[in-house]
Parts: sequence; structure tokens; C-alpha cells
Amino acid sequence: MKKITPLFILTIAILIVSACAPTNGTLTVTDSWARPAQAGENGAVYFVIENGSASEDALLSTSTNVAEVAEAHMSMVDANGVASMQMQEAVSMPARETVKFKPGGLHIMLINLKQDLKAGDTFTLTLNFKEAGTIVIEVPAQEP
Ligand SMILES: [Cu+2]
Repeated sequence: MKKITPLFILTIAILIVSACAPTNGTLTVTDSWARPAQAGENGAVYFVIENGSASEDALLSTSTNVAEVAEAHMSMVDANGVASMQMQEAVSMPARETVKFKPGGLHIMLINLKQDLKAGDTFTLTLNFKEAGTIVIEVPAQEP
């Protein structure tokens, strides 16, 4: 009598966690950098946020020790070619999408820097999300 032996397949999931990618399991922040700037000036921070979850989230606020205020802005150019920036109350993070903060678009404006940001310096920026909570990232200052 033949006996069929069930084949058990063991699936091993390997979770690779990058030391450079702060994540809370749903949101991952990468490629952060800031423009070099001097104390008293305004600075700008850029990064990429990937929402790997099936639900929408939103970036509600940001803060840092190196500036009086850190807020999300959107750069835009109107029909007359005039550039301006608009403060964003919340930046939507659609499910399973990547949102890029980059020159000419979304950025975190550092208003009234308390210290110089020289190329090679790093500082921390705290990001507060509606669903995901708080993520703290390390931001290097570097030339674009
Ligand atoms: Cu701005």
C-alpha cells in the first residue's frame, strides 16, 4: 500500500532592515538631506516617504532643535512664472505610494535656523503622522 507523504514547505521570511531607513513598520523614510544654510536663515529638508501599508496616512507636523519652526511647504510656479511656497496643514500619504519631498516641490522649511548647517553636519527631525505616530530621522546637510 502506497502512502503519500505530505510535503511540508517551510517558508522563511527574511526581514531586511536597513540601518539608514527609519521605519515604524508602515512608513519608511529614506534619502533625507538638507541644504547647507547659516544661522538666522531658512533651510530646507528633503526626503522620500514610502507608505507600505494598505491604509492612508498623513504627515501632520514636524519639529527640530536646529530651527524655530519646521513646517511642510509646497513650492509652485504660477501662470506668470512667479514662484511661491504654500504651507501644508497636512501632507497626504496614500496607501502603498511613495511621496517625494524634493527641490521645486514638497519640502520641510526650517524657519530661522538657530545654528549653521554646514555640509557634513547632521541633525534630527521629528515627523508626526496621523496614524503611524512619530518617526525621528537623521538629516545630513549636503550640497544638492
Ligand atoms: Cu518653504
